[in-house]
Amino acid sequence: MLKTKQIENIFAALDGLRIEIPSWGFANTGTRFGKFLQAAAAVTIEDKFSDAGQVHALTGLCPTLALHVRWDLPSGLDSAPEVEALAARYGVRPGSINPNLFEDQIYKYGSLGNPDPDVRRAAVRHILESIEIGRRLASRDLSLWFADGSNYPGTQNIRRRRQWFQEGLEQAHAALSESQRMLVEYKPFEPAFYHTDIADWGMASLLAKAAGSKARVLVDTGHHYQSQNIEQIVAWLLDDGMLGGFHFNDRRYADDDLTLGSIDPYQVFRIFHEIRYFEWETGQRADIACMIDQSHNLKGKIEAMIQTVMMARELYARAAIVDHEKLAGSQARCELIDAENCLKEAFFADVAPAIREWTGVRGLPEDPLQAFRGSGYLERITAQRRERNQAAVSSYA
Ligand code: PSV
Ligand code: MN
Repeated sequence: MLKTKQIENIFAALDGLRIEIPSWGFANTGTRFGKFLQAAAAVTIEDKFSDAGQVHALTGLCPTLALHVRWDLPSGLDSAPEVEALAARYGVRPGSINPNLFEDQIYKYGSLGNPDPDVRRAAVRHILESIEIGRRLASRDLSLWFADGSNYPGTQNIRRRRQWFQEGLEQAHAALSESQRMLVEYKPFEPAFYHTDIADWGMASLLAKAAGSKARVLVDTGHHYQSQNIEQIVAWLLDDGMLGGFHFNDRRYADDDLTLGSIDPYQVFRIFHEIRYFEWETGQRADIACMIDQSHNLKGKIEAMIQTVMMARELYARAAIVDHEKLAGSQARCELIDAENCLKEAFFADVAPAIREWTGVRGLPEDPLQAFRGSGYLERITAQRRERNQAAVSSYA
């Protein structure tokens, strides 16, 4: 049984929790070996807002939708009025704006790191347009991920490419308004297999610092080598004032984009714990955008998103009941077992009754997944979208 104080902590934590969902999580995606299509998959930007609206209505935790410019705003700034109208209609605001600097043929050898100055200029132009879109949609975060790198030793000048990155990011940063931020994401490999220009959190942090005061690092939990201690990276970035946000997902081997907590829920808990411990110690709220970056090929897309949000909610609630006072004392006295048990007791506590109580008070369904299954929404969109999606596939083939 949880103590009253712990239940209060869970309520306060869940009231403050916001999880951004990705528009691409509702679309048909796959692996490089192919796609398994779903009749209910979202195709249009309206489908995506509609699906996101369901997730938010049932969980109360997802008021924003991350948008990928090329996939969601194909007409750039001209797509903004439609997005605004859909946001109002489905009760979900546009979230982070993600420029696409990896799909166009011009990016074969990179974007900001490309040896061709014309390509670098085109990449900067696309980022500047994305900043403009963000401003127009009142979205705070420009979220940058670069596929840039090389596949074979000796084929690129690694230092020159770093300098080009610095120049491009500085130009982009100069265009941000006061209320905008720039998040720099890192990834060790894929699609590049020899070197990636922004391969780890240190490189991302150096580039972000060089770009300017509104730039921060984005940690995608799938973008690390096996067994890397991600919560330590989180703790360091927090301490350095450089943690801007997350792309949450789980992984077993590489950037697998598996459901959050499906492989290692304790790791997600430890990440949440570091954030809350920082907040307790400093008395300041960590200004972090928590986003999901998952796109399911096999699971039902909306159900998988709800499952993910429920997992985040549960692990965040567990992290909210760590006894910080006791932990700090045990750490200072090097009482190893007692310190470790502070985490373990919270991780293994039964938080379900407190979460149920929270949903009741906030007027949300006790079990969002069951509520979704009972809503008829999936059946409705499957019937509506099936024919259209099939026609799109056959005209493509
Ligand atoms: C790249 O693997 C990544 O994590 C980036 O965040 C992209 O924007 C996203 O996945 C979708 O491709
Ligand atoms: Mn990501």
